[in-house]
Amino acid sequence: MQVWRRRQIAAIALVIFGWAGSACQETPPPRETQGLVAMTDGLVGDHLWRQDFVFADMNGDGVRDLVTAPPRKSPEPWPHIFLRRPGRWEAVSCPGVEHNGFPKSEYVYGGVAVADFTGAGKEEIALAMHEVGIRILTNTGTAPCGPWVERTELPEKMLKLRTRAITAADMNRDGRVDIVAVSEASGKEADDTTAGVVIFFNEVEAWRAHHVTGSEDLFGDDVAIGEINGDGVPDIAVGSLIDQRPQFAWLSDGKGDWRAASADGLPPYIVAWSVQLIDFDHDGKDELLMGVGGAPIRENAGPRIYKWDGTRWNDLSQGLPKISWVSGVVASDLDRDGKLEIVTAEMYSGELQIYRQQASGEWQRQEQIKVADEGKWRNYKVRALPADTEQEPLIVANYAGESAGKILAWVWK
Ligand SMILES: [Ca+2]
Ligand SMILES: [Ca+2]
Ligand SMILES: [Ca+2]
Ligand SMILES: [Ca+2]
Repeated sequence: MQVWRRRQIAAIALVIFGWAGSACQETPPPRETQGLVAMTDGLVGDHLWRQDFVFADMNGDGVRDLVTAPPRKSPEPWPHIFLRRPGRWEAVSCPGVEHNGFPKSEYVYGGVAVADFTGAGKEEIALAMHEVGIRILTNTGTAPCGPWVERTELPEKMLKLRTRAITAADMNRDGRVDIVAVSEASGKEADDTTAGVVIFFNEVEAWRAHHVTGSEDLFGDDVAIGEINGDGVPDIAVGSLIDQRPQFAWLSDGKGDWRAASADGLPPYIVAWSVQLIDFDHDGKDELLMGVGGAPIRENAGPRIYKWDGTRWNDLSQGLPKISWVSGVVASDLDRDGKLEIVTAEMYSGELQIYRQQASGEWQRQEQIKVADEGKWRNYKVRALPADTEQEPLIVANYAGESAGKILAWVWK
């Protein structure tokens, strides 16, 4: 909700700025080139940057920073915080402080969400650790070095949910930020089942687990919140990794639960490695953007946009390529013209692509960035932080190979 409001404010500010600009000068000087420029200074650590990361203001300066899940198999098994400074990052480093201010536990890779769950004005870090469960870390200090402590009163269902995809949002609009999780694939035990989509309502007395009806056995590696059906209650997008279950959207049913939207209009046999809900056509309802995977022979994968019309999905992906292994996908208004661009990272190609929508509605590739040699690292996610009045639009992508990886960032200039 807050992000949408910020976006609106930014859009209004842009309109005002645009008017003022055109009044002052008849021909604004054309910018020579526009594109993504690397901003990696300070993003230290050749870790296996799996699975996810998130943006949140961790030092109270009003600028959102980068918070990662603990890297995989790392000698630094805790969340990493990179403060955003003009043109660079400042890795939070706490000399002489054990575990960089985090508890002694060994935290493993997975999902991450940051929110002020207590409403006390301090950001907490929630981790969804692969094959472990959810933990919430509270900052007992006044700076990013903490010391951070682990919450002890979380329910067993939360501590033990096998998930590596979580997000924070107020799902019942009571002013308290909740957690939405989607199960990860089941383990080696063949008869393992997964919980599916689970909402942990952050109630004053305790966290209460709500299993979304009909989502049992669903699993995936990404989950996102937005507004699809226009009823004002947040809807859920799930990056389902079961090609027999194209239940990517779970819509609020007006009775405190969510139901899978029909798969009508979606191609068969697809999975989604990443999902985002974002309003491409400015009608107040979000479209479903997915990083779709599928067998090459079916030619149904790649970055894909679908618009829900209340009954079925309409494909808005015209011009976007059909490639099998796209992982991270995100839409953001990079050039601030009011229209969204799409940034994608193919899973193994080591490249980042930027697509822009033409007046005809057709998507066209505008830019290609080489990140790594093909097959060196796998991409997991690409996420965007929209421009605000002071900050340029930001893109961040995380990568991990067998023994090394990188987290990389670009700003639009
Ligand atoms: Ca900050
Ligand atoms: Ca709530
Ligand atoms: Ca809704
Ligand atoms: Ca829309």
